[in-house]
Amino acid sequence: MRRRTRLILALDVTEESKALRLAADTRDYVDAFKVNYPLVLARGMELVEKLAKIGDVICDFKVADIPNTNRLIVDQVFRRHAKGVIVHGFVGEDAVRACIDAARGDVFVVTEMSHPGAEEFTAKVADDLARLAVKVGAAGIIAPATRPERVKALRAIVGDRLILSPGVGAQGGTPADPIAAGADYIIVGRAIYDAANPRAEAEKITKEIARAAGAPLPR
Ligand code: O7M
Repeated sequence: MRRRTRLILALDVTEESKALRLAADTRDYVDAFKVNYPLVLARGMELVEKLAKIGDVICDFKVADIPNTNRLIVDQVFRRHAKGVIVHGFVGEDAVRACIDAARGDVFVVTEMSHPGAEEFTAKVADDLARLAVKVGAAGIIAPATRPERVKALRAIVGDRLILSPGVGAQGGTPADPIAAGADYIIVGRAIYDAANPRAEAEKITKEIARAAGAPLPR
């Protein structure tokens, strides 16, 4: 996945025309498009192939099954030319390893989720999930922009693995705080795709990311 703007757009829409228009409008400002169930259940995996012609695609299927089923799911993802897949770690090392073995691109492991309910379960084992991601050789982890202090703590565990951080905008997180805490990428959905001008909103967020990173603005 390229690392230019450090912004990933969550395409949680259900109309193909809207998804393709958003992708084309924002492509200059995003490093990847994240596709989740709302879009593929509505429009099919063919759309992943279409989006992959516009930019890098990560399939956020939060894969969480037994090793054999995980392997079959991950294989389908990479047949459609996605560059990455997001999987759950709580299913255990064998199930995550099956994803790594089947992947022909990046695997990201969810640690602590960004919503309030994450405190009930995933937050309690987030450090272990991050350690598992490192142990199995995942490309990186998902960590919550809504709790930047947790991004910082998880960074200490995962070393130079990638951290992708959702929860910005609609969930209350800022682009700057997780970047300052050590995130590599920010994942943003509604704040961009519900904006009156998604391209302008994406540009604005990339500027906030660059400022927080102390990096020159992407051109
Ligand atoms: O910016 P939003 O809130 O509209 O969308 C956030 C996206 O990030 C949406 O696609 C969620 O499914 C995803 N996400 C979270 O919001 N919180 C998490 O803890 C994890 C994810 C995610 O991307 O997991 C891989």
